[in-house]
Amino acid sequence: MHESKLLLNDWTFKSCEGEEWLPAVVPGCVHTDLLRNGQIPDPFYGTNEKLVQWIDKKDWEYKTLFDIPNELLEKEHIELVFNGLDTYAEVFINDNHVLSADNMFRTWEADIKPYAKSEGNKLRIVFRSPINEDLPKLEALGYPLPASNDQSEVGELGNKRVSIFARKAPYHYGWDWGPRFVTSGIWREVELRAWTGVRVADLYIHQHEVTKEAAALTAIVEIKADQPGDRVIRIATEQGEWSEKVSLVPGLQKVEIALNINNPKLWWSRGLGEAHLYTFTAQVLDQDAGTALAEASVKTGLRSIRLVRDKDEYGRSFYFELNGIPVFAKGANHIPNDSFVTEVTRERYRHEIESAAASNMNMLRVWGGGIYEQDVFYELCDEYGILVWQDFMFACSMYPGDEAFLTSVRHEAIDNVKRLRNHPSIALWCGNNEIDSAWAHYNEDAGWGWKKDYTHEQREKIWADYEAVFHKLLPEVLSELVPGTDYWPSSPIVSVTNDINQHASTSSIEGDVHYWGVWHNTEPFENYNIKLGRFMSEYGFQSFPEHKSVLRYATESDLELTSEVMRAHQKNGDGNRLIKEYMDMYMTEPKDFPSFLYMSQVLQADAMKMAIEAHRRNRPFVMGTLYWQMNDTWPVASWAGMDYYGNWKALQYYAKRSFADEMISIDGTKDNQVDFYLLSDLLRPIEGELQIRVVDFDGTIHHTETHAVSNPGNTTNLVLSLSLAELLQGHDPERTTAVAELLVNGQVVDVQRHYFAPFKDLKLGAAEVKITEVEGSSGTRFVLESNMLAKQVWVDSEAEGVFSDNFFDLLPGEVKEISFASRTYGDQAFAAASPGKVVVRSMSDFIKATHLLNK
Ligand code: BMA
Repeated sequence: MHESKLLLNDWTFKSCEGEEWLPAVVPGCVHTDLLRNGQIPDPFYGTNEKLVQWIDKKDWEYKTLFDIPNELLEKEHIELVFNGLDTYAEVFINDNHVLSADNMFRTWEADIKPYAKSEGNKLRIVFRSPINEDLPKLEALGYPLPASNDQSEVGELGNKRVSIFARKAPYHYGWDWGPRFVTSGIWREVELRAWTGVRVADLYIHQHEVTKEAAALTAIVEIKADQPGDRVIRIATEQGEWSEKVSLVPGLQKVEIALNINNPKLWWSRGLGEAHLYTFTAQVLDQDAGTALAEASVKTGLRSIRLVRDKDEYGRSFYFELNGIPVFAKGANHIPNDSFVTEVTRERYRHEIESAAASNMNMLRVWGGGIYEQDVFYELCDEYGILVWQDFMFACSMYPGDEAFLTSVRHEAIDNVKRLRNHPSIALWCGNNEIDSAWAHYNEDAGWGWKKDYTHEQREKIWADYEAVFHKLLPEVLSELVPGTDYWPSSPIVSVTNDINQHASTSSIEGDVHYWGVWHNTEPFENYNIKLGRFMSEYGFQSFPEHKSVLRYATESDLELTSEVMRAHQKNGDGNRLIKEYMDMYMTEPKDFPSFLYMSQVLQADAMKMAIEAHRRNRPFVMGTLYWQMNDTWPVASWAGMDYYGNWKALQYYAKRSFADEMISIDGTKDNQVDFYLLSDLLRPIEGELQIRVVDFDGTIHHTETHAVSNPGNTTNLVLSLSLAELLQGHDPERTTAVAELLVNGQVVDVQRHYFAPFKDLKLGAAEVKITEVEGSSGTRFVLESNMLAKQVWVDSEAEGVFSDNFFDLLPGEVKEISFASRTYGDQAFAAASPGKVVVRSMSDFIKATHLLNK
């Protein structure tokens, strides 16, 4: 083979003003390098965020010295490849300037052949302060552009929001869950690539039509040659091999080879089938000798996927169809896993994606305020069958539209679409997050009030700049590089036309919806049942991380809602007060701060359960539910279901139950009536029994009834309605519960509970929950029993890991078995291992004794 690569390591760095070079880790960034060298305190601890704001106002320099082995040095072409430079950078090799970079999301290459020598090559990269670089652009524009989440005040810049000028991760400038760390650095690998003659620059397996009978594909091979030559291009995969003779010319050329595969093994999302992946290899062969001169390979899955937006009885549908099957999308919005993305190991990504799969999700949305994720993220989504809704990286801001900006965005889109287009998990490309609905160009009174700050001319200009990117440039790049792939200009919108209907309302008969009435507008949780759209791409409710996690960024004396540290780790203004307000509305008063933390998680989980199940019950009007948000970038009170350290909050366990592929959902919102639904996302019918037990909190069974129920599969149906009177038969609604079990062939498929009174009115006693280790399970299986109703039983383990179930209710007479899998750091996220010490508590341990009635 005529191509070789060398990874460049051994870096040092310093501030441009400074003298001392310190060791650096690449990929990495200035913040993590300063931290490793003991130059700054842990930015995530306490209120340290504000102590490190000076970093983004300085220029930084990185350098490495390297030798080039002879076999590389002899090659015709020696190129430096930067997979990610953050952001404004000048690159010098042996003191020759070879590259200027200005977009974090692009791949940069420089030809260094003329300067390369065998020993002591000096590579130096100077990063200019992104703040100082962009302040003059704001000045030149003459008016500020909206950038709702840019925390310029934290950055000591007053109201000067410059994030919109930099093609750099928006969340670096702060968000309503994230701190402000505007980093600089080499955030992806740097490699030296040397080649002679020919190389495969890109391989794309374009899927025209895929059915279970046949896959019609085209391999699009980009070849770079430096001399003409007759060659054979060979494509190979597990189900075939194809060859074509070509005459290469010097320069970059595209060779297209049609591939047909009979009876392909399809790629399915989790729950619908196996996520089969094929490896395709492209080789450039010498026509005479048949030796391989260059090669590349990619992994992909064969599937057809489309967003179906057809007129229907309600309005216009919004759902994904995978291999001809309508998919109800279940999942969450993903944000970067760290303020410093290079800290996210493969294991941390695996933990997130395996948690998504274990929680019965089938879709994640890579939200537009973060990064186009690392390859490993998509590889794992491909492997676990998690569909991806992929935003381009624009969120909650208006952007400039000058030529330089547009050119940069075009390159960024090309680089990322090409990098990601083979991933079968990517179902949709979306232009941006919430910009269209925030600006609301065609509706004077709609939006977030941004328009009122501008003159008519400015408004027209700002909107024209918006259209240039989201209605023209991005769809153009997509139709050129991934023809046939669906594009949605902004989330949420109603439709893709340029008319007044473009802006989503909270209850829509077409398009997708971000419903934030609960939380941002303090509407009651019950509204989740009525504020419905065709695809709920965002909605959410906050909670705190667990006690142990909070103690990693705060001391005992900070454990108070309004302490400086608690406020610093709450980025949504009044968020802490809002949690408290909803808690007062729905829960019983917690007895102390650690109890408040637990209670906040239960509150959040209850809210999300209501939302998720309301969405699923309303299938097919609603065909997707993605809560805000899957994960965190640092330890903070936020909408996440998993905290920064990867611990599952109560929500993650609730989500696992409410996203179950086959389940019962109980709707008690109608007066005097309880409705039982079957929800199925599997391609098989359910024929079973619904057993209902009406039970006193002390375990006394008042009555039981059994009903035959069925569901044809991959749908929702109402299987039973009972009147309250029939169910309660005069018993006290405040100490009675209905337990519904779905049995198929005698096996319990699902258990759900219904309470007849609001949580606050329930007559709870001080439950004693007993936990016993299953003999011979080496501490990985436990049985739990209680002497009276125990609500939201929480088993807490010393070791990091996940229980099969947690935060569940337990009645006397019930024997609940759970297992524990500890978090591992290999090629699976969870594995059987002992949890160390376990502590079991339930709601009655966290509320004031005066609220407990021991009846
Ligand atoms: C939506 C998201 C984010 C934000 C979240 C919570 O607007 O798109 O911008 O973090 O809600 O406010």
